[in-house]
Amino acid sequence: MNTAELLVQCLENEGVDYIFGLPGEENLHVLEALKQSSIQFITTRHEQGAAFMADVYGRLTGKAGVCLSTLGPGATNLMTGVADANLDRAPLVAITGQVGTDRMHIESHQYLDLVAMFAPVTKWNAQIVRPSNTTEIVRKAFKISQAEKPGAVHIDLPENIAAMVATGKPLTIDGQEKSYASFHSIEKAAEAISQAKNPLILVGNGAIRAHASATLTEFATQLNIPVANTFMGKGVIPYIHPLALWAVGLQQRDYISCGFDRADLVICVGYDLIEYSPKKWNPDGAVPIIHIGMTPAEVDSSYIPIAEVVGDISDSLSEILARCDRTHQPAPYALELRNEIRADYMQYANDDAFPIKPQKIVYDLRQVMGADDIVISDVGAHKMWMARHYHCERPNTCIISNGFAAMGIAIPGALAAKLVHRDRRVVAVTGDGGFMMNCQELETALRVGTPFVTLIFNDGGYGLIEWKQQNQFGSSCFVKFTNPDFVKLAESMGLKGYRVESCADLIPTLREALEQDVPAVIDCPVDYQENLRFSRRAGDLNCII
Ligand SMILES: Cc1ncc(C[n+]2csc(CCOP(=O)(O)OP(=O)(O)O)c2C)c(N)n1
Ligand SMILES: [Mg+2]
Repeated sequence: MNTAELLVQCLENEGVDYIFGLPGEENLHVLEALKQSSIQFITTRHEQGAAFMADVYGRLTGKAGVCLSTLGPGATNLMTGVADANLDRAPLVAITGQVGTDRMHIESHQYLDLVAMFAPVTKWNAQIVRPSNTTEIVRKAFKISQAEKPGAVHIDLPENIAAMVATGKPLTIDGQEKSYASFHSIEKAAEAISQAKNPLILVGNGAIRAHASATLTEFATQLNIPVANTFMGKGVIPYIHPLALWAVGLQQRDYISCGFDRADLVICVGYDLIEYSPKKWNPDGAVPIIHIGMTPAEVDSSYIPIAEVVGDISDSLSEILARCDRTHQPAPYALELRNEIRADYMQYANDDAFPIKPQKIVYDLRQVMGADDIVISDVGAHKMWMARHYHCERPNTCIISNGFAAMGIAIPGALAAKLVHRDRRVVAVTGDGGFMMNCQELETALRVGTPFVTLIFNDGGYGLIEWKQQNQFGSSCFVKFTNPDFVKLAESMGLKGYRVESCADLIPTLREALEQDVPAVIDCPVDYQENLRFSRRAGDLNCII
């Protein structure tokens, strides 16, 4: 056995079922070892695609997704997706090939110090410098990657070490015990909640990772406290729940901001400051906060909790609930706020303008998708509309990157989602800019047999940046481009291509595209005049309630 073979045994031991990657001369031994393995290697068209696939795989399963590249240029290509996983708190293990240890000290073809390079975008990383270290390095990588807060780790394997004789067996995977919050913190939280008049719950992705959805819904229902969730917390409480105030997280004020203005206590559950700065909802730090999470609160002058309840989230919520003495009805303002938010959403239901308003595209998409189907948004103006208008019944049915927020995640992410959930329908929602960053992975999707639909919001430009420029400077520059014929592009790759020609086309086109057994691409013209219109309305927002 050589080191590469031992590495693959260790990966099998960790329960890895896919490795996403691209070959190179320096990872040949690993590829050879994978030929005999139960692990399926998925050859991608760009290392970034491989890393995004591993990223979304990790996010959906809680098990580290694994990606592989060669050294130098392969590794630099891999980095964006690795960084995305790290800041989106998705478990991921990146493995890179490397030159032999015999030529690292001299100027050497394609050599970069990859351990140094990946250090800032990972929780931990190491180079395998002795065959016998492999078992510990792999176990440590998975343990760190999957522990709260999950993230990326990196293993660098020099080619001469990969070929060396290795002995050893994969290490036993120790079950990690849950940790529970102190009674003192639970009692403090319960007391504050019992006394609050207008409390508000703010939930983030940590609650989804902790599978705390049902307990949270019970907690809110019993205590009659309204719930807002971050973009990455979608579906943690069903959107039809009468206390659900839907998503918060735009960089500007929105209806939900009025809820935060009125709150005399914000109960943060699995909330991650990386997504939505507390400065946006608690600028002067005056609102009392309770922090309920798996890890202690980050320090921020707008986020100094009066109680930190750190431990298993479901357990903390149940223990607090049991100690709360609270009979309040939900504050009337919260119910009125819900009505306003809902009315804003519903006003686009019958809008038939063309190009289609973004709110209407999202509304129609929601009509077509089932409760368990999955959408993955790319990054841009379309993401803001998806975040604001695509509402979920279940966790992990709308995947949004909002920690690193890298364009190009949607198509590779959709491939991974389809691999994880073969029985569900999957749609990648993307801008025309993001589409062109990773559309090559549609060939990968066709080849590996993961049919999903890519819905392109076509505005001929980097819409979100144009929106920001207009807001900030009153004009825009350097954001327009021309697009290929997306239908022909899709067809040339052996995919199905559709163009939406009227508003009424969208739903039937989506339905037909979702029936295909090959990946399908829908080119949908969007009217982004709505972006500025929304900013103006939000700017004039008066919290009358
Ligand atoms: C990899 C990467 N590059 C640049 C950005 C900055 N950025 C955020 S949104 C955006 C424009 C996105 O354009 P498009 O994909 O067409 O979506 P639209 O905003 O038009 O809906 C840019 C350039 C980013 N987030 N990620
Ligand atoms: Mg665009």
